[in-house]
Order: sequence, then C-alpha cells, then structure tokens
Amino acid sequence: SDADLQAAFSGHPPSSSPPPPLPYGTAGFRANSAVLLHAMHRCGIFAALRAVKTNQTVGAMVTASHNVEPDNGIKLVDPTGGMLEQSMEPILTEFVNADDAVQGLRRLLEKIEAQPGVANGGGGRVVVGQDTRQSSERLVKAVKDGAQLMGVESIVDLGEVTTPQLHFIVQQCNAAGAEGRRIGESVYFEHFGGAFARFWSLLPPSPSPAPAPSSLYVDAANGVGALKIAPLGEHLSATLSPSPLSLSLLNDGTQPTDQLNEECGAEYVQKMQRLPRGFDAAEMVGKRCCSMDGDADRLVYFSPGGESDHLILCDGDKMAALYCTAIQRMLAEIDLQDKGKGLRVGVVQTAYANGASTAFLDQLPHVDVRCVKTGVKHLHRAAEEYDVGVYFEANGHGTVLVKRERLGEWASVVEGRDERAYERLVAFLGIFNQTTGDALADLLATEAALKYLNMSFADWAALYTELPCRQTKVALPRWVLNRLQPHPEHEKTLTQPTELQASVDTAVSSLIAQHGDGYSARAFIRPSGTEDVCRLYVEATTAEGADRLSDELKAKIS
Ligand code: NG1
Ligand code: ZN
Repeated sequence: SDADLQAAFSGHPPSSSPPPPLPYGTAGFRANSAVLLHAMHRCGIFAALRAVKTNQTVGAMVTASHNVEPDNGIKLVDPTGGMLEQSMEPILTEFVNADDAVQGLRRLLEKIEAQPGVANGGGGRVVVGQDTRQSSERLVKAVKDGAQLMGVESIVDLGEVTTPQLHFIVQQCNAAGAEGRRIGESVYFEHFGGAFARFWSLLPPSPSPAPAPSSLYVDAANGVGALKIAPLGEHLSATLSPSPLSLSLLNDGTQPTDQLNEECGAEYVQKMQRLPRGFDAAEMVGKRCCSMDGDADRLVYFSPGGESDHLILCDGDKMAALYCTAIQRMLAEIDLQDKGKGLRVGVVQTAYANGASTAFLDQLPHVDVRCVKTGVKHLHRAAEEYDVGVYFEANGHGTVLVKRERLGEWASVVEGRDERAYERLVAFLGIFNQTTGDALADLLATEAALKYLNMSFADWAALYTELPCRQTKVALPRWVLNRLQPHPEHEKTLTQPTELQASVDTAVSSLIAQHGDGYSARAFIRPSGTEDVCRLYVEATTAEGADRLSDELKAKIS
C-alpha cells in the first residue's frame, strides 16, 4: 500500500530537503556518502524491478572507485554483465531525484512496463557488491532494503568484491547452464586463473631447473583489490605448482595510516607520474610494479627510475600496444601468410591517447585504429564491432573483447595451421574480462604477454617514446561548459564555438611553423563529463613547445 511504501521511503530519507540533484554519469551516481542513502535505496528498488522484469540477475556495485574515501557511489550492472543500458539511465535518474518517492515509483513502474522486449518474468535476482569504504556497508544495506520491497526472488550479498568481479559474476549467473551453480567469487578465480594457467602451459617449456618466479610488486591503492591478490596467488600456485608469478602486495589498507587512494593507486600514479607511497625509489629501482585503483577496474604498470620520485610508466596506451603486439605475433604464428588479415582486429582509443601510441598502433599490419568519445561505454561499444577488439583509456581502464566463433571460423580455413599456436591465442584471449576493464585480469594478461614476447619491462616501455604532453583543467560554470560542443565522434575538435576552435588551430599551426619540418603538435579542448571543468590537452614534439602551447591556450579559455 501507499502507506507502507511511504514508511519504507521515510526510512531512507534524502539528506536534506531538497537534496542536491544526482546525475547518473559515466561512473553511475557518485557523491559524498552522506547524501547517498535515499539514492541507494531507490537504486535497490530499480535493480529489483529490472531483475523481476527480465527474470534475470542484475548487479549493484557500491563504490566510488578512485575518489577520496568520504565519497561513495553506485553502478548498476545489466543482465549481460555490462553497464546499465543507456536508455534506462534517464528513467533511473528521474526516480532517484523525484521529490515524491511514491509518485516517482509509480511513474517508474509505468515506464518499465512500457519497455520493449521485457517479459513479466516474476523471478530475478539482485547481486550486490561493495568496495572497502567505511560508508559502503550502510549503503549496501539501503540497496538491499530497496530490492526487498519489490519482491525479487533472491538477493545475494557478495560483500567486498572488485567492480569487475561483480560484472563477471552477473554475466555468469545469466549464462546458459548457470542454474544451480554456486554464486561467489570462486567462479571468478577459476575462470581467470584457469585461463592464465592454460596459456602458461602452452608456452615452450622452460629450461630445467625452472627459473625463479617472476616478481611483481602490486600497489592496491589501500582498496578492495588488496583482498584479492592472495586468493589469486593461491589459485595460481594450486594450478601451476609452483606459480611462475610472485605477487608482493603493498598499500593493502592494513596499516593505521593507510588511506584509500591517498598518494597511491592507478589514478595517482598515472596523473601525477609519481611513485606511490611505500615504494622506495632506490631499493626498487628497475623492479616491475603496478597500481590498481580503489575498485580494481584500472591498472597501470611502472618501474622506479632510481632518483627521488621518478618512474617509468606503462599506462593504458602502452598496455594496448603490448596486447596488440602479442596478438599480432600469435596470429602470424597460426598463419604466416594471412597474419590475421582475415579477421577484423581493431584497437579503440580516445583523444587523450598519446600520439606516439597511435602512431605505433597505426604501423601494425591489419590492425584498425579508432578514436571515440571519452567514457568507457563508448570504447566498449566500438570494440564490440571487431572480431578481436582491444580498448584502453590512457588511465588504465581497458580490456580485449573477442568473438570466439569468428576466431574459430578464421582458424578453421587455415591450411596446416599450428594447433598449439591456435590454442595459445584462444587461451590468451580467454584471460580478458569480457564485461569491463579489470585490473586483476589485465595483470595476468600483461604478465602472460611479456613472457610470451620474451620482453622485460624496459623492452615494453621502449615500444615507443611518448610525445611530451600536458593536461590541464580550467574550472568554468556549467552554462559556459554547455556551449562547448566537441566533435560527436572523436572529440579532437570543437564544432562550437567556431572562433575558439579557430584560435586553437592557429596556435597549433604557428608552433609547428616556428619549428619547421618534422615537428608535430596537437591540442584539443573539451568539457568534462564528470566535473565542472574544461579540459585542455596539448602534445608536441618538444616539452618546451608543449608548455608554451598549453600556457597560450589556457590563457584563451580562462
Ligand atoms: P571526463 O571528466 O569526462 O574527462 C573522466 C576521465 C575519463 C573517464 C571518466 C569516468 C580523463 C581525461 N577523463 O572523464 O577517462 O575515466 O572520467 O570516470 O581522465
Ligand atoms: Zn575504478
């Protein structure tokens, strides 16, 4: 009844009246945890309705990723294991922000009823996960309370899991033959650990005695990824006995001074280009290290350079370069003539990819290189168009998508193909999470690729040398930002205001003209989708040129 609903909503009231509006951005709802209680409750309701309607499993992940500890957020996972379908975003947003919750719910029910292609299933399951934030437990309780209201068949609380673990588990729950299978993270470790072990066993045998395990130092950003390194290691040891990888965990969140994402984690390392806390420059010089973010859906590699904070970074762009190199080599091994020509292999980047990475990928044979709008959903969708689609944001979010049937069709017509080489490629591609970027899966894939290519960290870093680049942001009010219209496909230019774009073009051309032949420069402006800032990206052949262009353009925007 309305009275019961009213009571349920009053149990999860907005923090203030009226509450600050919450947009569902590329990262779901995200804000200071103090204003999120009612949003969590309503997301639980929404997730349950979607689960009931589709008679499938839907996921809800409580996390604010790389944000500061006092923030939190929620991302919903669709039955496919992917992000919430775009057409549902405004419907959910309207409900979460409705002044009158009961009325909002009525409108929501009407809209869900009107959705095409959804049956009145009546079953459905909501699977909930959370990161390690202090506020997460209370917010998860609100999600479950909401889901309970809508008569969903079951609610499974996975506790502390990474975002990609939740995506994967939802996908597995809805896969054919999933009935009766236990729902938990063991299926995740078995899948990814198993794929890695299979790949490793297909490499040429190591000389005996077996080499010492290869050491990797993992910065877990004091987040949820820290809890998953030991089980992953155990799984590898059990299947490969002994494990070829030795994973050393740092920033695991167990020390009293450890703060989530504070001076550590993938976002900090990539944006600040500084060593995370706890990594000693002198002691660890030349060692292979990596950083995850707070919910372990991003990963970057680095190696301390010796002096103070200096490091050599292998970011998302370089991971894409490594994976493409490995995949190319594997394809060529299967069929020397075709080298993968018969397959559609593509790599998807954003305008923030360093120009040197794009040039490197461009010269790989039979690899299509595309640039799409910022935001993981755009990259994921574009990568789905290929038989093998690699995608990465420079910040370390990415994966490799594969159409298994197409791969099989291609290989089946190769005469006298190398069976073992084919199995190796299939095993390698099996290491990637098909639903979202995944720090743990990407860690395994990176270690596998380096081993296969017989590359050291230094070899990998030297695949290409980044062009000097500068990223700046200028705070501007939303109404001003709304006037900036980036190119709808690639965001490398502004279609409006034309005068601003013309002044960018002029500044870039004059820098190039000053230096003459062989000098390159590029700059673009776009409004951020997650903050009230305008972002400026500049790159040039020389650091001095990049600085000058950046200063000049910054002055034009401010
Ligand atoms: P915006 O704020 O729209 O530039 C940022 C990141 C994206 C992505 C989203 C979602 C940069 C330049 N942009 O988008 O890559 O991670 O946040 O969290 O890093
Ligand atoms: Zn994240």
